[in-house]
Amino acid sequence: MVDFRPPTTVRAALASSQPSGTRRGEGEGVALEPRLRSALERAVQRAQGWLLAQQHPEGYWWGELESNVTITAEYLFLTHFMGVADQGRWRKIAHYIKSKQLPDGTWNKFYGGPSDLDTTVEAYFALKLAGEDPTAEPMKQAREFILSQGGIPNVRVFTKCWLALFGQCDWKGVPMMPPEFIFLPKWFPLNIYEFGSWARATVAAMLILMTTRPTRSLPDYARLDELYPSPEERGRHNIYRPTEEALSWKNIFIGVDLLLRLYGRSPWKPFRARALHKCAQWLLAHQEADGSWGGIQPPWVYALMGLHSLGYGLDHPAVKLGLRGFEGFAHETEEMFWTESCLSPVWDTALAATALLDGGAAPDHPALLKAGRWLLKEQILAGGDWQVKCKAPPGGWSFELHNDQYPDTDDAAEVMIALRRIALPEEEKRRALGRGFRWLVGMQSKNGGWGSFDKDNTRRFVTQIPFADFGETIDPPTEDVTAHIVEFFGYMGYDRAFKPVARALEYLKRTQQPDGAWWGRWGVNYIYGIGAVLPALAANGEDMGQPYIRQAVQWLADHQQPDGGWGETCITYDDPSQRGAGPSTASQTAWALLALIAAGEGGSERARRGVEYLVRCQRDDGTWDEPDFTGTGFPGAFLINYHLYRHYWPLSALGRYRKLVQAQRTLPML
Ligand code: R19
Repeated sequence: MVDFRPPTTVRAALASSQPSGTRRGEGEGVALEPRLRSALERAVQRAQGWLLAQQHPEGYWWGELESNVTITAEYLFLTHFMGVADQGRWRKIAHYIKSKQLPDGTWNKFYGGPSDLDTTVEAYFALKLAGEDPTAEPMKQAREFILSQGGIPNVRVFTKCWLALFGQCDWKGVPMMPPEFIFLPKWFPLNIYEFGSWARATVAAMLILMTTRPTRSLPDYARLDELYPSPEERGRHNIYRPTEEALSWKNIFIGVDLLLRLYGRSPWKPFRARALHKCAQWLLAHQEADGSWGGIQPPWVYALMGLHSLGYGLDHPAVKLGLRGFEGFAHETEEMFWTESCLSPVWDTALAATALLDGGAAPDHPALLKAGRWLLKEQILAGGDWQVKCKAPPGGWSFELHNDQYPDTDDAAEVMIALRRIALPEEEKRRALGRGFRWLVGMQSKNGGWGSFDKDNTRRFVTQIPFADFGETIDPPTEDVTAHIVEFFGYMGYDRAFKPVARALEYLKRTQQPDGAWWGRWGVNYIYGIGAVLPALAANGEDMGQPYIRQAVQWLADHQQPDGGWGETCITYDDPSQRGAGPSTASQTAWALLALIAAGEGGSERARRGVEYLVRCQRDDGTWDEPDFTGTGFPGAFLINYHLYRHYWPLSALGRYRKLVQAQRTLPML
């Protein structure tokens, strides 16, 4: 049992007007020369105005979640597979994909990133299928790059599956997973619930596809023979790269895979039909109201094709809803069409509301009341997959509009951090926050941290399954998510005297890097980690003078760019030696400032230079430019440019800084 403090404490915490993240800096004040002071004032006002104008009438904020062209290329493949292609739309998709092609003919996974084999193969294939002339120079360049990387034999499993679906790669080249896997019970060391939430529906759908192995015919002009180094390579499958030591999880799985292949060839498979039926039932039970699975693209497209391959026709309600759902994820202009991988309205609304409050909006500002009511309505009081490992009553929030089976702890924390400060009816707010608080307490993992969608989803060997060569397959606790929750608990008045917070603080201390930084799981990268952890520690009344905290402050000092900002690229996930290096961006500069302010360094020269950077780079219309990707879906594999990050993070940082300046103004002259 977890000991909760009486609700009166919660009520007291709600009533306190404590602004977030400024406990230590507050009252100390920052002196600023009048010119910068008025520039700061103007910057905050303009940023507030811009953000207020972006709110949707229903009360939410929602910026694009930009990723890479595979998401849209795969939508094109899906429509071909399902037999619902729309040529006009395909032309627009081709246009969009070409607009993202780099001068050297390749495609990458994030702005400024290196050419990427999987992305280039999928983009090239989509363009060919859409009728692009393969003799065109950019196509030739793409081809040359692909071959220089070893061609199709070297692409990731997901890309191989797409190619196999259209007969351009042998299904034998895709690792084996028998549908009977779905029978493995929850107590068994390996079963579907040991996968991260995003991988579950993906796996359920893949179990079907790997068994039915459907192929759709392709017009001759779209074939990809030229992407194999030589014709013989079509039969070669280098999916198995055994490790040196004989008894590694990887080698065990490779052995299991071979046995499964033998079983696959045997005519005696008594449970096959029942297994496929169970996979389909699992999928049908997990479809969301908007037609998606988990609110994300990968399981969604595979689930639709898997169901279709079992005979679920275009008129089946789940298939119909699933296909129609993509319209809500699509962008269309006169020339282009593209789809998002995932929608971020709840996350964006929470962070935008916090930014407006930091920027000085009154807690009863009509825009905030509207946002607050919308957020209250989004709380998820139904059950979901997380209940397999956690017995707490529901009360979380999910990232998307419709993803009721997968609320996540990060969204729950950020939503409640915002809600706490909005002047909503106290009783309603207390009930919502009480539920959310209890849910978060229940979701804490054994090691003291929090994962995003599940408790204790930490089985490392699940990552070694041959099928899983892309992204992450588990959802273990991470520093950034844990920090956001600890920050929320701190504002609610629960500091280290509360056992779960004490354990979480220990977890954060343990996960600090030797150089003083924290790794960023869902944001790029160490700057995001520090930007999450220091405000959390401050909110819990930690002594910000402790050596480990000073070490993080020093890290920020050491990595400030000459222009006063901070920047760090997605490359750091593959090459940590590049941590803290990269062109300054608005969002990362803001994270560094939030950390410095929380550490009581708001009055420092470096904080002032960071603020000057943000003020200087603000556009005339009040927002910022940020082509760089500073969001993370999967470290190193799937990167994100959240289009509102460039705005609400700088607004929060400038707003909190301005409060320090205002505090100084009210100090008595000595
Ligand atoms: C913090 C809030 N976060 C807790 C939620 C952020 C959601 C980011 C969007 C994620 O979108 C996805 C999800 C999954 C995939 C995959 C994928 C990879 C491996 C397997 Br197995 C299954 C799916 C690929 O792209 C994705 C994008 C900010």
